[in-house]
Amino acid sequence: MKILTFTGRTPSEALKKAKMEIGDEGMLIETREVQKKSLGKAALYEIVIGIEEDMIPSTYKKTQKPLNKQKPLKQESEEILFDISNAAKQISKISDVTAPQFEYGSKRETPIAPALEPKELKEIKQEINKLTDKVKIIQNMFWDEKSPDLERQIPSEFAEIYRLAAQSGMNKEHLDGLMSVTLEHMPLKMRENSATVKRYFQTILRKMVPVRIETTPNVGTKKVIMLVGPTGVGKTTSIAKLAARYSYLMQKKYKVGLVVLDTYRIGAVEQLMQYARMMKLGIETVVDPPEFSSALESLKYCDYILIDTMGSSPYDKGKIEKIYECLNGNTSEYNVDVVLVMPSSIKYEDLKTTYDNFSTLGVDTLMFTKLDETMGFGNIFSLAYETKKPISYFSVGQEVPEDLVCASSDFLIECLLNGFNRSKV
Ligand SMILES: Nc1nc2c(ncn2[C@@H]2O[C@H](COP(=O)(O)OP(=O)(O)OP(=O)(O)O)[C@@H](O)[C@H]2O)c(=O)[nH]1
Ligand SMILES: [Mg+2]
Repeated sequence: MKILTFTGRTPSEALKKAKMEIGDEGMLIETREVQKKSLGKAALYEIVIGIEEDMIPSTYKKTQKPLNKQKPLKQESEEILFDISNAAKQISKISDVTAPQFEYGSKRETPIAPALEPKELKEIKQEINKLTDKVKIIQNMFWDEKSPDLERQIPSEFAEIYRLAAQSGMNKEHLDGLMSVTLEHMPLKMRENSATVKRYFQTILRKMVPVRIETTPNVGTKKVIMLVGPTGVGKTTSIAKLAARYSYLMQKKYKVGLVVLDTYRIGAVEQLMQYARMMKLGIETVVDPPEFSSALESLKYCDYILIDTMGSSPYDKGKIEKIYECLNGNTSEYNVDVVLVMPSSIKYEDLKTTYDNFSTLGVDTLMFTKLDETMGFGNIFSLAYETKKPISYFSVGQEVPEDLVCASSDFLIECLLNGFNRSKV
């Protein structure tokens, strides 16, 4: 890359000069004030443009530095990297500007308003928007080079998406597999910039997340849903959210009944009792596994039966065994859908261990809670992808009933690539 400088009395004048001389292909790296405006002296600005050598028009003639004055490549790269981060700062500063003024150093300078018309400012913003993508690509190229464990060279346009996915907590094998599929199948035309690469990758990811679309019971049938999982992950809170959803928030108002297996702790029963009282729902408690079937029978007037269970450490085989006895001894005519509830805040390996320990219960779907407390969502993706178990719900906060989201691959992949955003719930 060649670094060229252009000067002018305003940044836009310098930019215009650059455009006249080298066209649109350059990348704005930095704008600096080289001479302050003072009495009888106009201000002078210098802009620094990076451009691929073969994109420099032949009409542009500028004396090359003699070879001995040229910087070594490494030093130049470091400087470019430094310049890029400066450029990034500039970009955010400039794009925040609403009045025509810039901020230099810590104190605000006298506005340079007369020099910068709103139309010119708009032009500069447009230029910056076009160039931001190029900056991203170059930043990621540097990231890419520094990454020690990259097994193969990821093209620069893919580096941003690779970094995002790697930082999301996705299992490395899954990520590398996905990258090879993307690289292999992606139409050449789409490789042009990181935005199209991201869109394509997003589409592939979406297709790979198994999701169970919510269905409601047909006339004469009922849904029996049991939430199982480690302690404190939000099972009882989620039962309350689901109960409110089915009995009040859907088009049809369903009859909902609750069963609580968590009789070890008085508090646990009381917690669900309170919700049952508030929503006027029938509730049954089960102390010993043989009582399980009769508890279901006594709620046969309900469309939905929601079963809360005692939280068990994935290593506490005793508690899991007790839940197993209930399911295994179920003589009622109802099928129980087992939903494994797990927090999104733990790493993939821990999710997998939890899944393996609860899998003896015959897990039907997965529910992830506390999405509001995590930054990465690749662990969720990887667990669903690895186990092929569909996700049914997400819990995105403590509020009952609103902080519950029916699972969709769009939602998960949006979180994975762009972070959780409550406004998109
Ligand atoms: N931030 C956040 N907190 C949550 C979420 N879901 C539940 N909680 C909180 O997590 C704590 C535990 O929730 P519970 O519903 O009691 O968890 P549990 O799985 O029933 O716990 P045990 O019955 O002890 O195993 C409570 O303070 C909830 O408010 C969520 O999606 N986000
Ligand atoms: Mg509980």
